[in-house]
Parts: sequence; C-alpha cells; structure tokens
Amino acid sequence: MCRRLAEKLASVLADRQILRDPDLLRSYESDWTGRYQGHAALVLLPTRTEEVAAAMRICHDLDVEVVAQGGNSGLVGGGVPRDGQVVMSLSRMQNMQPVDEAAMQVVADAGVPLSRLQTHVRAHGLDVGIDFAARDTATLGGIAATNAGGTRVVRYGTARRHIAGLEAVLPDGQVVTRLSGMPKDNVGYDLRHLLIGSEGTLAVITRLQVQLHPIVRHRATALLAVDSLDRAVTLTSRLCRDLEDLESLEVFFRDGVELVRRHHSLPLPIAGDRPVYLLVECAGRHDPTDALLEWLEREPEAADAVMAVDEKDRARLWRYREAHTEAINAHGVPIKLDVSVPLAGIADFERRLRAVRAASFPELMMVLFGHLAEGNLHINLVGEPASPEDAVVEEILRLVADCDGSIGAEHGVGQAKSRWITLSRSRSEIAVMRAVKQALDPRGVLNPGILFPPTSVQA
Ligand code: 2HG
Ligand code: ZN
Repeated sequence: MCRRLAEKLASVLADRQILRDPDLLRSYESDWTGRYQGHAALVLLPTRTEEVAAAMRICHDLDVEVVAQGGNSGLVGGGVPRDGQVVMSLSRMQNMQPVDEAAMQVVADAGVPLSRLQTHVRAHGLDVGIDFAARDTATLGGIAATNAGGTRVVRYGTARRHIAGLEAVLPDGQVVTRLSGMPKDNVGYDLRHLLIGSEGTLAVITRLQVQLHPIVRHRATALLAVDSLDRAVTLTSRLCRDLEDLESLEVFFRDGVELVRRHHSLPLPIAGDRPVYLLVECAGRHDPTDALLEWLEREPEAADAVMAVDEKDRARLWRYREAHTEAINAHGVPIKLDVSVPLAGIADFERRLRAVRAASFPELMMVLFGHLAEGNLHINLVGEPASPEDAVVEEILRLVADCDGSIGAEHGVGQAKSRWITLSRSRSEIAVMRAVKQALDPRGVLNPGILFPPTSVQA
C-alpha cells in the first residue's frame, strides 16, 4: 500500500514535497512539548490548494488516513500522527495577498504564521485581533482549526470572529471556497463556522480571509498583585466595566512567577509578596495611560501595582506572563489542561482544584495561569504521577464539569481530551457532531482519534 501510495503521490507532488526519510519525518511526529509522539508514513509538503486536493483525493481513494498539521505548536496532540498516518503539512503554503484596505481584510494561506500576517497588515495601519505567545510558530490554519483564543479575546473575541472567509479541501479532494468576505452573505449553512474549531476532522483548511481592524498604537500596561483570586475577579469585572480600551487581562500566580524568574534569572516583578498577579493592558487610538492610571488610583483593591513606563518596560512585564509555557517545559513534560469556568465561580474552582491536588496527587507540581476575563485557566502539572495519568486528568476534568465549566477552552480537544468530551457535551450534541463527521468524511480518513471519544466510552 505504501509503495502504491507513494507512486500515486509522486504524480501530483515533486519528490522534494514527499518526505520519507525517518530523520526528516521526526519533527513532524511529535509536538513541541514532547508529550505526543507518533509515527508518520509520509509527510507531504504541498505549496498550493490544488496539490492538497490532489493528494487528499489519492489518500481518500486508498483509504489512507491523513493528519493536517500547521506550525505544530498545538498543545492537545491534534496535529500529531499516531500510527502511520500521512501528515499533510501546510507549512510551505505561505502566500499572502495584498491587503484589501476597503474591506479591511486579507487573504492568506493556511501555513502563514500569525506574526508574519501581523507584520504584513501593520504596514497598512491595520492589525489582527488575535495575538499570543506562540505567534511566530502558530499558523493561520491551526488558529482557525482550533478556534484559538489568546490575549486579546476580552476585546476582539476568539478566532471565529476574525475569519471572514475560508477555503478548504474536503476528505475526498473537493475544494470548497467561500472568500466573498461580505458581512451580509446568508445563503444556507455557514461552512466557515462549521470548519472553524473542527480540529482538522472535517476538511483541510488551505486559505483564510482575515478580518482586520485599525491598528491602535497607544498602549498602557500595568501589573497588579493581589491577595486572592476572589479579589482578582472583582477587579476583572470592574476593569471590564470601566475601561473601554481594555485589551488584555491575564492572570498568573506566585509559584509560576518563581519558576519564570528562576528560568530566566529575573527579579521580582513588583515589590511585596502577593499570591496572584493580574496583567492589564489597554490599547487605544489615543493614549490610554491616564485612564488606566486614574482607575488604579481610584480602586482601593489595586494597591500594589506598577505601570510600564515605556515599550521596553512593557515587554518586561509581559515576559513574566508569556515565559510560563517555556519555563514549565524546562521542568519536564507537563500534563496540560486548558479549561474555562464561569468567572463568578473561578475562585471557588481554584480552591477546590488546589485541594484536589493536595489530596490526590501532591507529588505533581501544579502551575496555573491564563486569561482571566474569559475564566480560562491553563492547568500545568509536572512530575511523575503516582496514579495513572488518566485518573489525574479525569479527576480535574470532572471538577471542571462540576463547576459548570468547559473541558476545552482555547486549545481544542485533540487526542488529549477526546475521551472526556461527554463531560462538556450532551449525548444529542455528540450524535449531531458524529452525523456531521459521517456526512463529510464517511471513510474517516481525516484526523482519526481526534475530538471524538472512542465508541466504547460514547455518551
Ligand atoms: C498561553 O496562554 C497559551 O500562553 C499556552 O495558551 C498555555 O502553555 C500553556 O498551557
Ligand atoms: Zn492561553
């Protein structure tokens, strides 16, 4: 089969676009954290939609499973092959069209990293409403496939809000293109929204039309230290209510800061020793510094705060937040659980989570951080669990469900959480999802084992 497949693929792709050498396959076979490791039959490097379509048609006809991969910066194993799939890497598809200034949109290939698109559009006085630490690696296709979030969601929403159109290749090689970009264009089901967040299970996204907005050049950034997550939540709702230019509201904790400090030899970010930190950023067409400063002076709960005085200082404050992922990985391969909980209940969730850790897996170091305005916490556990890893994951995800939260916030379900989606979706919702999958991918060739629970644990 493999020989036949390779021969057929060689008729639609150049030799250099088909990787077979185990040494060359390696970086496509595991994620960057080192948690997900698998084996790929081949890696394909198409440069155009037509090549993706032709290769997809061949794989489909031969019943060969395919995993779509972008920058391979995902954290749930959604783009990592497990046992002999073909990897369809979009990394060579990096074209960006000229910016459409009238519509404030741009069409770009799925393999374009976020930071390249940001640079491209900023030259036109426009910006992308999505940003996060992995901006140099994460690609637009992966961002769409996971409906990624990041640090600007409080203002601009998740990826879904920024994707005005897309093009994708269906499992049988058909191409669906909806790149009209018009805000009013309602003719039946919106395939764009079906594919966004579908984690590569329904189609391979090849091009995106990204909705942009005018760039806001003035920023004001403050770091606040408070006594508890309850206080941070109170401040969060007041910040959202009072500051119209609010763009980011990030949370992290003392132990995470200690880890980042040790890893990067950094000083304390702020004098004093409080357990919870809030990073607040406002951005506007006019300088939001005075508004943020006045707010901090008025707000009695915000006693311990520092404001960035210039761009260098701003980058210094953000470092404490953005360096978490790397500092954690330097301590070992973490179990990562990206969850969200209604804001009103998040402090209670944090207390219960810490109690669960102390009682059930005290041997694991737990670091929490995230995007507080959305009630989104990244739970990172490092160490050798005494009980099976699945038991640890299950206990935490059950607690999330018990607190009316979601087991998948902004990273997706991937391999990591597929067997627990019944905690966040009802039997009927999963039945509809399975019917959609069956309609678009009856042979089950795209991203097998991603998103759906194994049938044995079906709801
Ligand atoms: C972030 O918010 C990313 O920095 C990564 O979503 C989260 O490493 C993580 O757990
Ligand atoms: Zn995040």
